[in-house]
Amino acid sequence: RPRVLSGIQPTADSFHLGNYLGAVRQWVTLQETHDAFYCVVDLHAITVATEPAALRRRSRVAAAQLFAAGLDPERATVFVQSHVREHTELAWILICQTGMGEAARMTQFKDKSAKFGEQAASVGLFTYPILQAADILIYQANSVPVGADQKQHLELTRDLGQRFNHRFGDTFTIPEPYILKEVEKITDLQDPSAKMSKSSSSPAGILDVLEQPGPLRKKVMRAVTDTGSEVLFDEENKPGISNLLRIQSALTGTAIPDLVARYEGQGYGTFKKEVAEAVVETFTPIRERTEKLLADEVELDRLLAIGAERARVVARHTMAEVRDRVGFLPSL
Ligand code: AQP
Repeated sequence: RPRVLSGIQPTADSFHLGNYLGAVRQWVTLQETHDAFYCVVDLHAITVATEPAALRRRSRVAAAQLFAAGLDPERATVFVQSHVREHTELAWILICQTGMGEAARMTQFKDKSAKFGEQAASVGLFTYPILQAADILIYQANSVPVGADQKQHLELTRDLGQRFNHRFGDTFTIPEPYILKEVEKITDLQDPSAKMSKSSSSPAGILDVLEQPGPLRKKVMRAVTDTGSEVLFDEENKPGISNLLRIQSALTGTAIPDLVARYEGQGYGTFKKEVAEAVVETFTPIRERTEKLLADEVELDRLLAIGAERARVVARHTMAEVRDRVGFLPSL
């Protein structure tokens, strides 16, 4: 079976619709056909200041949501990144293969550090994409299901893998991005030019998986549209409506042209109401299952320990080879 790897940051008390449609839903599908590894990337979360109690809580909430969304611990290896120490070891080795200029080109660092000023940003935030490359390469992943915002990081991962193979001999599988065009960028409900994001969207712009039906409906009804009244897919002139059409299509499995035909002459109200219902119907069972999983932390931690054990076997195997290739003496 080809191998798939992806990760999600425990940086909020819930995933949002962009995380779900852009990534997590594909993870669930791919566990059927791939040897699947999915991690809660807590080492990435600390690249910005994080309160320890919040990190602990959010890591469990993130893991619970992954299981609640349909990941099966029997079929997929779900684990917490910091439980597999080899990620940080490989990251260091890859950091030493990365040019300063190459790292400085990463746009996510520029965007995120702009919020508090580049001088105040941590070196960890700067090296974030290299740790991500280590996460992927260490499992010899063939495929990485992510949203469009991760394209550049995936390119860097491929470059670093190829460079290492070239310098030290064939060691890493070079991964391909797995990005579904239709859901690669779900946008903020209040600002359809920006991606829906845990850290930068306003509460009104973001639909959280663990949110109650009332606020979810309200936010969809208040989503920014345009001065027209026709439900049409036109990303340039109707970015808000186009985003809602994409969401409705992905959640209901109905093609966009069929949705456009269904809402012809009906205005935005009916359309938005049905988008809201599709969101509530998808999120409610996930929220209920997440709550149940969180009620038994011992069991949740046990599932994560099983995942970590399976992940370690693969990571240790790769690292033994990497250490030797780089020229480190064996530690007897
Ligand atoms: N709006 C989005 N549309 C489609 N996919 C998205 N993803 C994130 N936002 C969207 C995908 O979700 C996965 C996990 O994301 P992450 O937790 O690693 O962090 P991120 O990409 O940085 O997402 P956020 O919400 O903006 O988080 P913060 O604010 O913490 O940085 C990834 O595959 C991502 O592509």
